[in-house]
Amino acid sequence: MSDRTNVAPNDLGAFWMPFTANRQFKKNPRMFVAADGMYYTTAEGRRVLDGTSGLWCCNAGHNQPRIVEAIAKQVSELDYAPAFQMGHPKAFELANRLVEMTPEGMDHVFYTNSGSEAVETALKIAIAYHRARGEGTRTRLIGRERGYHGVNFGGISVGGIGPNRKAFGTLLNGVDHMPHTHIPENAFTRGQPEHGAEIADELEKIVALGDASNIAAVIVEPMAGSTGVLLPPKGYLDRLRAITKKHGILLIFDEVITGFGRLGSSFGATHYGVTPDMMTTAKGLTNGVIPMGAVIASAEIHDAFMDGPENMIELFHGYTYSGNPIASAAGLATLETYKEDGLFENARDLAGYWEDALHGLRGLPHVIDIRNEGLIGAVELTPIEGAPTKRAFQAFLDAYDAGILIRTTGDIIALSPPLIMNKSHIDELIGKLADVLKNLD
Ligand code: PXG
Repeated sequence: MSDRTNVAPNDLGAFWMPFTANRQFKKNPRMFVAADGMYYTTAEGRRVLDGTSGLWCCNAGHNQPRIVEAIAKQVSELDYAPAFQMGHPKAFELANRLVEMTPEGMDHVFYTNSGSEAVETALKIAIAYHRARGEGTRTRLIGRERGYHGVNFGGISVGGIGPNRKAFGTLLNGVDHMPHTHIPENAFTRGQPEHGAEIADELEKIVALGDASNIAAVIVEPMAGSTGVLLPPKGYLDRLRAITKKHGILLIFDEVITGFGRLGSSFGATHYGVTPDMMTTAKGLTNGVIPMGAVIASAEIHDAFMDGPENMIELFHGYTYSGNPIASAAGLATLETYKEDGLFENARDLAGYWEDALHGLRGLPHVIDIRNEGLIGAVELTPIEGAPTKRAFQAFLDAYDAGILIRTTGDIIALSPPLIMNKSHIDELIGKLADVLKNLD
């Protein structure tokens, strides 16, 4: 048997990296070895400004003392408690803190370990809810083109990103998709676009074809992040809410990105003033430090399950790590950090400066659209003919060399910096991005 404990650190073969061009990466790896505040440190000792909060998750920046301390304390106090038929205080406390932040009536928290699991959980709850109320024919699920709901089977089925679906067989049956809301009239809009509320009416057509009595739920991101920051047109989410309510269909907001201050409010639901029946969250829930996700459900949904004999398990669903003590401790410290440091307020206060800085990139080579809301932004580039994604990926590589971390999806550059940011960080991020864009082929 060979001794694999002394594998050289530059042996990169064994780790099959997620959503990464493995061979390309391993030829020229980009490694982070430390992080603090707004900056990463690379293996070569360079500082890189985090323009993406890791993967849209480190909303409170890196190395936050409250979170670091809470995790260290928890791991030595209670490292793990069984998630089924046993409890520990912090999971309950975190659930209480969470429901305080959500719109009125969103009262119950089901823990998962990721956004993908939160989505699967919400879809399962939706179907089981209708069945519990005697409407077992309501099983169809409706997503939206360009939607991203994680990578598990339910999530890719309701999701609307072709490459995430095409290699994976038949997916779930009984899924329809609404059209996306990204229309050319809205190019270079600052904040929420004016045009497109009526796109929500397409849901009526799907209902007419499939019949409301067969439909369990509609799932959308209030603002579609992963697909390149597609903002909801003014009035669109209200219309979706009205149509779903009219037909007894549950509305699920996938708030994995829009949760925890990204838009300048606690959630997309609060920001846009539209209350869904369930919300899925993850990422910023623990500042990305420890994996955790959660579904937040209305009292009505939860209560529909609380029937029958009390010794019966009400929902046959859950994970070994649901409400894990370390994750719960990290979650509590994260929410405290958001509150005590006024980070959602900071995001709100900086949003105007951020918007002006971003839209200052208009007119640079290849830029065909700029979008923003809260502390989120996107710069869309014209693709190279015959080589989509290549131009934006080159911008990503150049940006990394220039000392800023950006994220690209297709030919869109997405930005979602930590909410601890200040104006000088915005100047650095957007200034360096402008230089990258000026020199991009
Ligand atoms: N729903 C939404 C709306 C998401 O954005 C997930 C579910 C899945 O979460 P997990 O924790 O299973 O990854 C997400 C995740 C990117 C990017 O750069 C986006 C996500 C993840 C990684 C990268 O666009 N979103």
